[in-house]
Amino acid sequence: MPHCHPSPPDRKEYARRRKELLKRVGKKSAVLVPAATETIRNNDNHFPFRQSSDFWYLTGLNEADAVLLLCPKRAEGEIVLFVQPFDPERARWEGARVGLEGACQHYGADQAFDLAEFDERLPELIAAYERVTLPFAEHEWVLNTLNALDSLRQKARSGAVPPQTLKDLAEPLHEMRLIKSPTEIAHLRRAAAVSAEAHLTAAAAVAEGMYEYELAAQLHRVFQQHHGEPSFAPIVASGHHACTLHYRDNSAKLEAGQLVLIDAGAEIEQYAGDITRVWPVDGVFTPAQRAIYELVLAAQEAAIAAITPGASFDAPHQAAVEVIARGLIELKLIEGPLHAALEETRYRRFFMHRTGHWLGLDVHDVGRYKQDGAWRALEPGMVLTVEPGLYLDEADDLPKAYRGIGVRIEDDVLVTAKGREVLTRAVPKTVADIEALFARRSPRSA
Ligand SMILES: [Mn+2]
Repeated sequence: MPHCHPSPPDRKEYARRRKELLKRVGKKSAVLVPAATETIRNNDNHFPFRQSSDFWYLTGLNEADAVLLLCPKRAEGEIVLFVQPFDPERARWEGARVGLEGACQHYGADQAFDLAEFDERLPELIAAYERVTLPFAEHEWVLNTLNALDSLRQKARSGAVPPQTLKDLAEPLHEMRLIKSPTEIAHLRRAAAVSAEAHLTAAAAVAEGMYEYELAAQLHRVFQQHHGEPSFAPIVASGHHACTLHYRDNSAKLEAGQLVLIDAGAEIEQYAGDITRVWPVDGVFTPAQRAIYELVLAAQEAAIAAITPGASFDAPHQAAVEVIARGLIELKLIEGPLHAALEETRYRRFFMHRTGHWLGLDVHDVGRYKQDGAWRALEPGMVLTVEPGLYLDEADDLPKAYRGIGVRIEDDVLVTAKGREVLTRAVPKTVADIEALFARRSPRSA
């Protein structure tokens, strides 16, 4: 991606986040946040670059091989960026890097250094602190930091006491990322809108005889038209493939009478959308498909209704589970009574995953789900998905009409002060609306 420096309001937002992080870690800790590196795909060819979400959240800099170091109360400046210097030869082939000057001019650094000097400069930069806060998941950077501590210990005779504690950055930073700012909510709205458009475009293309990857191509086209990427590899699963939860083969042919499940989302400005819809290949549901579909939809609506500030993160799941268990008993797919079906989790044969996850810069976003052993309470600014499903295997003990039906319905939901807002409501999901959508499509020429 060519450089598109953050606008002044965005720069203020990144500065506000760095300040908030420093407030949370305290002035006795330095903070180290590495950027992502390029990953080889084959030979000298790389996978498309995706910035580390943590680094992006604090800088807005979309460049590989850089490090943000926050040094509270440091005389020469608190915000230090290590980047690769501008190199005219490299600029010719790969495009310009922001360079040391650009890091200060556009990305809020008080001081910028060449990344090649990192090992040499790190000890003096962290020497004055009691702690270093850094992502424990980045083993190489933990090692680099331990090396810097070693070199400080070698100077112990001069009286210096090196930092004694390493703390995981995930704790303070991911709690910040869990509550979305108005700017982030605007990005998530766009990701939701582009994801919705992609699903509607794919729905318009669904036809007997086409391949799952052709529907995936429709999704990718819409994502790219909006300067987006897929937020994860799209799942396009026709017929019984929908019962494979992370099906990614996308190579089967759509047949009349089947359902096709599409789980896909756009990533816009690094923020993820995540929608699942199920379409009948020939535009109408069979009675068995309809029964399963409407049960999942009722569960999803009950789960969405359970989202409100102060409610437990688990409340939507419990609401979904109860609707699903009751419905499966009515359909004689599991045995009642309800309390026993719930207690013994008999529904889990057909509904084996949880009802949702946090959504943000990562499609399965960061932030704890439990606090002190209990599911945490929902708060305004949290964004989560709601995605119950039912997956009926092809076992002999099931009535034939139900075998191989897989249904999941997923929306992205913002917790608001008064309750909730479904960001992805533009994609129809009632049976009546879906059948009307398919009936309106112009007849395809054979
Ligand atoms: Mn999801």
